[in-house]
Amino acid sequence: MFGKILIANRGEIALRVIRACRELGIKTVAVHSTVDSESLHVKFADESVCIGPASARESYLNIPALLSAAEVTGADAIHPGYGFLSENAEFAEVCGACGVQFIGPRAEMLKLMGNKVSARAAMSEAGLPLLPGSRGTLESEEQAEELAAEIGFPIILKAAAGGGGRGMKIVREKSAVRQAYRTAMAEAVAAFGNGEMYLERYVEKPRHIELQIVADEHGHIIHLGERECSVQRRHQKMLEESQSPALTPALREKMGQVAISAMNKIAYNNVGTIELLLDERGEFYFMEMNTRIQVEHPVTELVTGVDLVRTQIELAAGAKLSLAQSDVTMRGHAIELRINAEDPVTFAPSPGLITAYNPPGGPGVRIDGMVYEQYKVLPYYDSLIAKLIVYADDRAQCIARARRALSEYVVEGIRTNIPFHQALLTQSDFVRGTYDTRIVERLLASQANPHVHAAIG
Ligand code: MV4
Repeated sequence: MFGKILIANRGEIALRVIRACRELGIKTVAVHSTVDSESLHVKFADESVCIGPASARESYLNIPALLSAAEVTGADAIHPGYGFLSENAEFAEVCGACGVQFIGPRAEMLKLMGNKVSARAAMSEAGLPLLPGSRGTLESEEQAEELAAEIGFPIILKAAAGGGGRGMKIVREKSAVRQAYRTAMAEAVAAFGNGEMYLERYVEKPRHIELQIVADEHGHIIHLGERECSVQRRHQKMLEESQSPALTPALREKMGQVAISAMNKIAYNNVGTIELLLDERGEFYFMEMNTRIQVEHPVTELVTGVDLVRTQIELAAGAKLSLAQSDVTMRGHAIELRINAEDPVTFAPSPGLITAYNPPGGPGVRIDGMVYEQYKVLPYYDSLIAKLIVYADDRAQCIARARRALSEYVVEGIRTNIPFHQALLTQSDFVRGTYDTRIVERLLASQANPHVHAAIG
């Protein structure tokens, strides 16, 4: 096992990793930018190193600074958290070359899944269903137009280097394909420095489901069920739950089986998430794979009882997975609400000083947070200040518990999206569990015009 882990991240996930390390008896090194010296991850770690100025490019994304910090503190492994360098193959390779264990899949896996075209090809080859679409990268606008016409409209153009919704364009008719292709490609070049594009049939009202994979270094692979991630606004998830109200035990079983078989074929290691799109007919399709721990991992931890961050660390150290698939049982229901420092109506970031802070507690309530009274929320990084995760015996009780917890939550001095969550938790589609990825759009429209909503019911 490792003696000391450097956490190449900030905020709640850095704290989450520190907590796992403390329970494992592993020393921790926090890194931070100049403006983050008052952050909890710095206070809770055994040691800390300032690695650069506020700009993430010069601090949390600064590979030489991170490896120097690992060297001077004698850290033997690096946990990258999520975001920042967590899926950067070059970073994983440099860690290896410096004799520091990168806590995550092999660099080869990060490369394979980092390009959505190669990920699709590999997963299709390994047996996961794909939507009808291009094979390989689109070569020209003519080819895009021909293929789109063959598949039928609507289609969606996506950037190979994209993911999380950036560089996408929905096209509804043949005459619009070429222009959309040129625009999307230019956007992809500007955003990622890579204009490779692919296309697939567009599903109008999909659910976004993801499957948690856990794999050791010895070929043993299991899944920990799914997370329902359809509640998103502009590709930012706002709430996640497990289990998904859309899955039947039979569908869950089938998804798990094909996913594990595919992971075996590519010899996946460490934890990862397979993103699937579920259509109204109950058919599922591979979208992309995330090779990191995810923000929403706690809902899986609560329904399965598996500590995913502890597991990541143990697996990176070469441990054998102690669980068999038949040992995994999903019990109860969990919901995660992302509490953001943002305006509940405009969603604009709302940084500033927190003048009062009282997080909820009591039965079935977990907070993975990073703020405290008198903490100053910074404008330089994402606006997530805490994750409120609630657990109960069933979905109805879990929703009641989430509402109760929100009613206790006090955050003063900044604006938060707590009022948005309160509205969401009473929205009828959400309560029934019959929602899809358009739920936030519909909720906001009904708030803008409550009469229309009342008429629709
Ligand atoms: C799709 C889709 C429908 N059909 N792909 C891809 C990244 C993920 N974050 C959203 N993605 C989608 N991919 C096909 N073939 C629907 C989404 C999607 C979405 C697309 C446009 C605008 C908002 C969206 C919200 C959720 C999902």
